Amino acid sequence: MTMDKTHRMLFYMLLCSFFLYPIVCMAGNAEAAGSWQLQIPIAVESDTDAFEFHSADFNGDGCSDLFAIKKKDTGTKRTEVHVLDGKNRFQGFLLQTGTVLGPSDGVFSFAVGDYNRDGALDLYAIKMKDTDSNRTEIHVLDGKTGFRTFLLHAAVPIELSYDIFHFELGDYNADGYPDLFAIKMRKTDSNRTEIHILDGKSNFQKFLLQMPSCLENSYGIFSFALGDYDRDGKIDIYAIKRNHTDSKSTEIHILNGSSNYRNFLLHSRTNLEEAHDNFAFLVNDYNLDGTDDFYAIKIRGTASHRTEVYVLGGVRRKSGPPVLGTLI
Ligand SMILES: [Ca+2]
Ligand SMILES: [Ca+2]
Ligand SMILES: [Ca+2]
Ligand SMILES: [Ca+2]
Repeated sequence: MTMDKTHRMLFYMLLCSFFLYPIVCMAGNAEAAGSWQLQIPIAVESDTDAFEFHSADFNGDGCSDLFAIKKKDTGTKRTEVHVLDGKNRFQGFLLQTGTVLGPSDGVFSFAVGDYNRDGALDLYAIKMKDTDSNRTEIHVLDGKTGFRTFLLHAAVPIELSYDIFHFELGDYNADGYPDLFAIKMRKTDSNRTEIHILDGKSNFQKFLLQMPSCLENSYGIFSFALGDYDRDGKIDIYAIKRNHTDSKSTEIHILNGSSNYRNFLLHSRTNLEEAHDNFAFLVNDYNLDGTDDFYAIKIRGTASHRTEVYVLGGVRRKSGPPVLGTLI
Protein backbone atom coordinates (compact mmCIF):
# COMPACT_ATOMS: atom_id res chain seq x y z
CA MET A 1 0.00 0.00 0.00
CA THR A 2 1.42 3.39 -0.95
CA MET A 3 1.41 6.35 1.40
CA ASP A 4 -1.10 7.97 -0.89
CA LYS A 5 -3.55 5.11 -0.49
CA THR A 6 -3.05 5.09 3.27
CA HIS A 7 -3.74 8.79 3.45
CA ARG A 8 -6.80 8.41 1.26
CA MET A 9 -8.15 5.61 3.46
CA LEU A 10 -7.52 7.62 6.60
CA PHE A 11 -9.26 10.56 5.00
CA TYR A 12 -12.33 8.45 4.15
CA MET A 13 -12.37 6.92 7.62
CA LEU A 14 -12.26 10.38 9.16
CA LEU A 15 -14.95 11.59 6.77
CA CYS A 16 -17.19 8.63 7.66
CA SER A 17 -16.73 9.06 11.37
CA PHE A 18 -17.42 12.78 10.99
CA PHE A 19 -20.79 12.08 9.36
CA LEU A 20 -21.61 8.98 11.38
CA TYR A 21 -20.77 10.50 14.77
CA PRO A 22 -23.76 12.82 15.04
CA ILE A 23 -26.11 10.10 13.74
CA VAL A 24 -24.91 7.64 16.40
CA CYS A 25 -25.04 10.34 19.09
CA MET A 26 -28.49 11.47 18.10
CA ALA A 27 -29.75 7.89 18.11
CA GLY A 28 -28.24 7.43 21.56
CA ASN A 29 -29.85 10.61 22.81
CA ALA A 30 -33.20 9.78 21.27
CA GLU A 31 -33.25 6.49 23.13
CA ALA A 32 -32.07 8.07 26.38
CA ALA A 33 -34.62 10.86 26.00
CA GLY A 34 -37.43 8.36 25.45
CA SER A 35 -39.10 8.78 28.78
CA TRP A 36 -38.41 12.47 29.29
CA GLN A 37 -41.67 14.20 28.50
CA LEU A 38 -39.97 17.61 28.43
CA GLN A 39 -36.41 18.82 27.83
CA ILE A 40 -36.29 22.56 27.38
CA PRO A 41 -34.00 25.55 28.01
CA ILE A 42 -35.54 28.36 30.07
CA ALA A 43 -34.70 32.05 30.39
CA VAL A 44 -32.56 31.54 33.49
CA GLU A 45 -28.78 31.83 33.27
CA SER A 46 -26.73 28.68 33.89
CA ASP A 47 -23.39 27.89 35.52
CA THR A 48 -24.21 29.80 38.69
CA ASP A 49 -25.26 28.67 42.16
CA ALA A 50 -27.28 31.87 42.66
CA PHE A 51 -30.66 30.16 42.11
CA GLU A 52 -32.80 27.83 44.17
CA PHE A 53 -35.77 26.17 42.41
CA HIS A 54 -39.26 25.24 43.64
CA SER A 55 -42.42 24.01 41.97
CA ALA A 56 -45.88 25.39 42.85
CA ASP A 57 -48.92 26.87 41.13
CA PHE A 58 -48.35 30.62 41.36
CA ASN A 59 -51.36 31.92 39.43
CA GLY A 60 -53.93 29.28 40.37
CA ASP A 61 -54.49 27.98 36.83
CA GLY A 62 -53.89 24.36 37.90
CA CYS A 63 -50.44 24.10 36.25
CA SER A 64 -47.40 24.00 38.51
CA ASP A 65 -45.05 26.88 37.80
CA LEU A 66 -41.32 27.10 38.43
CA PHE A 67 -40.02 29.44 41.12
CA ALA A 68 -36.41 30.47 40.52
CA ILE A 69 -35.29 32.25 43.67
CA LYS A 70 -32.17 34.31 43.01
CA LYS A 71 -30.18 34.56 46.22
CA LYS A 72 -27.19 36.66 45.11
CA ASP A 73 -25.77 38.76 42.24
CA THR A 74 -29.19 40.35 41.63
CA GLY A 75 -29.91 43.65 39.89
CA THR A 76 -32.08 44.79 42.79
CA LYS A 77 -29.45 43.86 45.44
CA ARG A 78 -32.28 41.91 47.13
CA THR A 79 -33.22 38.24 47.00
CA GLU A 80 -35.41 37.99 43.89
CA VAL A 81 -38.36 35.79 42.93
CA HIS A 82 -38.72 34.81 39.27
CA VAL A 83 -41.72 32.65 38.36
CA LEU A 84 -41.78 30.78 35.03
CA ASP A 85 -45.18 29.82 33.60
CA GLY A 86 -45.84 26.07 33.77
CA LYS A 87 -48.74 26.31 31.35
CA ASN A 88 -46.33 27.59 28.69
CA ARG A 89 -43.57 25.00 29.31
CA PHE A 90 -41.73 27.54 31.49
CA GLN A 91 -41.27 29.90 28.52
CA GLY A 92 -42.15 33.32 29.88
CA PHE A 93 -42.37 34.85 33.35
CA LEU A 94 -45.43 35.33 35.54
CA LEU A 95 -43.42 37.44 38.00
CA GLN A 96 -39.93 38.89 38.37
CA THR A 97 -39.43 40.93 41.51
CA GLY A 98 -37.05 41.95 44.25
CA THR A 99 -38.19 41.04 47.78
CA VAL A 100 -37.89 42.56 51.24
CA LEU A 101 -35.02 40.13 51.91
CA GLY A 102 -31.42 41.08 51.14
CA PRO A 103 -28.91 38.65 49.59
CA SER A 104 -29.50 35.24 51.14
CA ASP A 105 -26.88 32.98 49.61
CA GLY A 106 -25.21 30.50 51.96
CA VAL A 107 -27.47 31.38 54.90
CA PHE A 108 -31.09 30.81 53.82
CA SER A 109 -33.00 27.95 52.29
CA PHE A 110 -36.46 28.53 50.77
CA ALA A 111 -39.86 26.91 50.44
CA VAL A 112 -43.14 28.00 48.85
CA GLY A 113 -46.61 27.62 50.40
CA ASP A 114 -49.67 29.57 51.49
CA TYR A 115 -48.89 30.47 55.10
CA ASN A 116 -51.92 32.67 55.84
CA ARG A 117 -54.27 30.74 53.53
CA ASP A 118 -55.37 33.78 51.52
CA GLY A 119 -54.86 32.04 48.16
CA ALA A 120 -51.50 33.74 47.43
CA LEU A 121 -48.35 31.63 47.74
CA ASP A 122 -45.91 32.96 50.31
CA LEU A 123 -42.15 32.53 50.50
CA TYR A 124 -40.71 30.75 53.53
CA ALA A 125 -37.12 31.87 54.14
CA ILE A 126 -35.41 29.46 56.50
CA LYS A 127 -32.37 31.01 58.16
CA MET A 128 -29.97 28.19 58.92
CA LYS A 129 -27.02 30.08 60.44
CA ASP A 130 -25.92 33.50 61.75
CA THR A 131 -29.23 34.00 63.61
CA ASP A 132 -29.70 36.22 66.68
CA SER A 133 -31.64 33.41 68.37
CA ASN A 134 -28.80 30.92 67.76
CA ARG A 135 -31.48 28.57 66.46
CA THR A 136 -32.89 27.98 62.99
CA GLU A 137 -35.43 30.67 62.11
CA ILE A 138 -38.38 30.95 59.72
CA HIS A 139 -39.24 34.24 58.06
CA VAL A 140 -42.36 34.20 55.87
CA LEU A 141 -42.68 36.77 53.06
CA ASP A 142 -46.24 37.69 52.01
CA GLY A 143 -47.10 36.70 48.44
CA LYS A 144 -49.99 39.16 48.40
CA THR A 145 -47.60 42.13 48.65
CA GLY A 146 -45.18 40.71 46.07
CA PHE A 147 -42.94 39.44 48.92
CA ARG A 148 -42.36 43.02 50.13
CA THR A 149 -43.60 42.45 53.69
CA PHE A 150 -43.23 39.73 56.31
CA LEU A 151 -46.00 37.57 57.79
CA LEU A 152 -43.87 35.78 60.39
CA HIS A 153 -40.51 35.87 62.13
CA ALA A 154 -39.98 32.84 64.36
CA ALA A 155 -37.15 30.88 65.90
CA VAL A 156 -37.91 27.15 65.77
CA PRO A 157 -36.80 24.34 68.12
CA ILE A 158 -34.00 23.23 65.79
CA GLU A 159 -30.35 24.06 66.30
CA LEU A 160 -28.39 25.92 63.62
CA SER A 161 -28.92 23.71 60.61
CA TYR A 162 -26.68 24.80 57.75
CA ASP A 163 -25.16 21.79 55.95
CA ILE A 164 -26.90 19.38 58.38
CA PHE A 165 -30.62 19.68 57.57
CA HIS A 166 -32.56 19.90 54.33
CA PHE A 167 -35.93 21.69 54.48
CA GLU A 168 -39.15 21.11 52.55
CA LEU A 169 -42.73 22.28 53.07
CA GLY A 170 -45.74 19.94 53.04
CA ASP A 171 -48.96 19.37 54.98
CA TYR A 172 -48.01 16.25 56.96
CA ASN A 173 -51.17 16.03 59.06
CA ALA A 174 -53.51 17.33 56.33
CA ASP A 175 -55.00 20.12 58.47
CA GLY A 176 -54.54 22.80 55.81
CA TYR A 177 -51.45 24.36 57.40
CA PRO A 178 -48.16 23.61 55.59
CA ASP A 179 -45.69 21.93 57.95
CA LEU A 180 -41.90 22.09 57.85
CA PHE A 181 -40.06 18.89 57.02
CA ALA A 182 -36.57 19.16 58.50
CA ILE A 183 -34.58 16.25 57.10
CA LYS A 184 -31.46 15.68 59.20
CA MET A 185 -28.91 14.28 56.79
CA ARG A 186 -25.97 13.69 59.15
CA LYS A 187 -24.76 14.05 62.76
CA THR A 188 -27.74 12.02 63.97
CA ASP A 189 -27.67 9.80 67.08
CA SER A 190 -29.32 7.04 65.07
CA ASN A 191 -26.75 7.18 62.26
CA ARG A 192 -29.76 7.22 59.93
CA THR A 193 -31.29 10.18 58.12
CA GLU A 194 -33.89 11.57 60.54
CA ILE A 195 -37.24 13.17 59.76
CA HIS A 196 -38.30 16.05 62.01
CA ILE A 197 -41.62 17.71 61.16
CA LEU A 198 -42.67 21.02 62.70
CA ASP A 199 -46.38 21.84 62.91
CA GLY A 200 -47.40 24.81 60.74
CA LYS A 201 -50.45 25.47 62.90
CA SER A 202 -48.21 26.07 65.96
CA ASN A 203 -46.00 28.44 63.92
CA PHE A 204 -43.41 25.67 63.84
CA GLN A 205 -43.01 25.43 67.62
CA LYS A 206 -44.28 21.85 68.06
CA PHE A 207 -43.06 18.64 66.48
CA LEU A 208 -45.50 16.37 64.68
CA LEU A 209 -42.81 13.73 64.12
CA GLN A 210 -39.19 13.08 65.11
CA MET A 211 -38.01 9.76 63.81
CA PRO A 212 -35.03 7.99 62.24
CA SER A 213 -35.95 6.88 58.72
CA CYS A 214 -35.01 3.83 56.66
CA LEU A 215 -32.38 5.93 54.87
CA GLU A 216 -28.71 5.96 55.81
CA ASN A 217 -26.83 9.24 56.36
CA SER A 218 -27.53 11.20 53.20
CA TYR A 219 -25.44 14.35 53.28
CA GLY A 220 -23.73 15.20 49.98
CA ILE A 221 -25.18 12.20 48.15
CA PHE A 222 -28.96 12.65 48.26
CA SER A 223 -31.33 15.47 47.29
CA PHE A 224 -34.89 15.56 48.61
CA ALA A 225 -38.37 16.46 47.41
CA LEU A 226 -41.91 15.80 48.66
CA GLY A 227 -44.83 14.23 46.82
CA ASP A 228 -47.55 11.64 47.30
CA TYR A 229 -46.25 8.86 45.08
CA ASP A 230 -48.89 6.24 45.94
CA ARG A 231 -51.73 8.78 46.30
CA ASP A 232 -52.77 7.55 49.75
CA GLY A 233 -53.02 11.09 51.14
CA LYS A 234 -49.75 10.78 53.12
CA ILE A 235 -46.79 12.81 51.96
CA ASP A 236 -43.87 10.67 50.79
CA ILE A 237 -40.24 11.73 50.68
CA TYR A 238 -38.32 11.40 47.43
CA ALA A 239 -34.67 10.72 48.23
CA ILE A 240 -32.78 11.31 45.01
CA LYS A 241 -29.41 9.57 45.07
CA ARG A 242 -27.27 11.79 42.91
CA ASN A 243 -24.02 9.85 43.03
CA HIS A 244 -22.22 6.88 44.59
CA THR A 245 -24.97 4.71 43.04
CA ASP A 246 -24.59 1.07 42.01
CA SER A 247 -26.45 1.78 38.78
CA LYS A 248 -24.11 4.69 37.90
CA SER A 249 -27.24 6.76 37.21
CA THR A 250 -29.23 9.20 39.31
CA GLU A 251 -31.60 7.05 41.40
CA ILE A 252 -35.00 7.70 42.98
CA HIS A 253 -35.78 6.10 46.35
CA ILE A 254 -39.18 6.95 47.85
CA LEU A 255 -39.79 6.82 51.62
CA ASN A 256 -43.34 5.87 52.53
CA GLY A 257 -45.35 8.50 54.40
CA SER A 258 -47.82 5.97 55.78
CA SER A 259 -45.02 4.13 57.66
CA ASN A 260 -43.57 7.44 58.87
CA TYR A 261 -40.67 6.94 56.45
CA ARG A 262 -39.56 3.57 57.82
CA ASN A 263 -39.90 1.69 54.54
CA PHE A 264 -39.52 2.38 50.84
CA LEU A 265 -42.23 2.57 48.17
CA LEU A 266 -39.87 2.56 45.18
CA HIS A 267 -36.26 2.08 44.17
CA SER A 268 -35.56 3.09 40.59
CA ARG A 269 -32.81 4.34 38.34
CA THR A 270 -33.24 7.05 35.74
CA ASN A 271 -31.56 7.57 32.40
CA LEU A 272 -29.73 10.53 33.87
CA GLU A 273 -26.03 10.08 34.57
CA GLU A 274 -24.80 10.55 38.13
CA ALA A 275 -25.35 14.16 39.17
CA HIS A 276 -23.31 16.46 41.36
CA ASP A 277 -23.89 20.20 41.68
CA ASN A 278 -25.06 20.34 38.06
CA PHE A 279 -28.68 19.35 38.76
CA ALA A 280 -31.48 20.36 41.13
CA PHE A 281 -34.45 18.02 41.55
CA LEU A 282 -38.17 18.67 42.12
CA VAL A 283 -41.37 16.63 42.18
CA ASN A 284 -44.82 17.75 41.00
CA ASP A 285 -47.57 16.70 38.62
CA TYR A 286 -46.37 18.38 35.42
CA ASN A 287 -48.85 16.89 32.94
CA LEU A 288 -51.88 16.97 35.27
CA ASP A 289 -52.57 13.22 35.05
CA GLY A 290 -52.84 12.87 38.83
CA THR A 291 -49.42 11.25 39.39
CA ASP A 292 -46.05 12.67 40.42
CA ASP A 293 -43.50 13.60 37.77
CA PHE A 294 -39.80 14.05 38.40
CA TYR A 295 -38.08 17.30 37.43
CA ALA A 296 -34.34 17.49 36.84
CA ILE A 297 -33.19 21.09 36.48
CA LYS A 298 -29.80 21.22 34.77
CA ILE A 299 -28.03 24.29 36.05
CA ARG A 300 -24.49 23.66 34.79
CA GLY A 301 -22.84 22.49 31.59
CA THR A 302 -25.90 22.71 29.33
CA ALA A 303 -25.60 22.76 25.54
CA SER A 304 -27.92 25.78 25.41
CA HIS A 305 -25.83 27.74 27.96
CA ARG A 306 -29.07 28.35 29.83
CA THR A 307 -30.73 26.43 32.63
CA GLU A 308 -32.68 23.46 31.23
CA VAL A 309 -35.76 21.69 32.61
CA TYR A 310 -36.15 17.93 32.13
CA VAL A 311 -39.39 16.25 33.22
CA LEU A 312 -39.60 12.48 33.67
CA GLY A 313 -43.13 11.07 33.67
CA GLY A 314 -44.17 7.82 35.32
CA VAL A 315 -44.80 4.67 33.28
CA ARG A 316 -48.16 3.16 34.19
CA ARG A 317 -48.42 -0.47 35.34
CA LYS A 318 -51.36 -2.86 35.68
CA SER A 319 -51.46 -2.18 39.40
CA GLY A 320 -49.73 0.19 41.76
CA PRO A 321 -48.52 3.71 41.04
CA PRO A 322 -46.59 4.46 37.83
CA VAL A 323 -42.87 3.69 37.82
CA LEU A 324 -40.54 6.67 37.55
CA GLY A 325 -37.47 5.44 35.68
CA THR A 326 -36.61 1.72 35.78
CA LEU A 327 -37.11 -0.46 38.86
CA ILE A 328 -33.97 -1.67 40.66
CA1 LIG B 1 -49.90 27.87 37.07
CA1 LIG C 1 -50.56 33.71 51.44
CA1 LIG D 1 -50.26 20.72 58.76
CA1 LIG E 1 -48.08 8.50 50.10
